[in-house]
Amino acid sequence: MKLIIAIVQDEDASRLINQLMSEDYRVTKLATTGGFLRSGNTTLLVGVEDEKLENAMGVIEKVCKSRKQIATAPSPISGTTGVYVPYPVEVTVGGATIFVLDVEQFKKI
Ligand code: 2BA
Repeated sequence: MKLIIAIVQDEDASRLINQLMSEDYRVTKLATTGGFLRSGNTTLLVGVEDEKLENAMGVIEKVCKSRKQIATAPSPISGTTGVYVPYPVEVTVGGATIFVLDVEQFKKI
């Protein structure tokens, strides 16, 4: 058995959960925050049998889109004031960041 940890954009989360559930996967949704953008994203935990892993990855790939977002990064202004002003940076986020872990034990008690 494997545990998929998938970090996806909030915009894709609902459709992805619906699609996974309709294909009989079990899903747990966590509300998370990206360290770089400091904005909300969604992390899904999906426990899957080995033979269903590839299909689950395909579903995630199909549903999750990459998007451009504007982040504000702090930048020192010139001179000696020491004041930082935010400036916009464009980053491409997603489709999805996926970790696949081996599950040592799985129990429902
Ligand atoms: P964030 O940390 O908010 O990052 C959002 C996007 O900002 C990233 O998209 C990437 O395009 C950009 N970015 C991140 N760190 C950067 C940096 N130091 N310099 C320049 N640009 C940077 P993704 O790579 O698609 O990541 C989307 C979200 O997935 C991340 O949100 C984070 O929550 C998670 N993530 C990505 N890689 C991870 C990892 N190795 N471990 C844990 N979480 C990860």
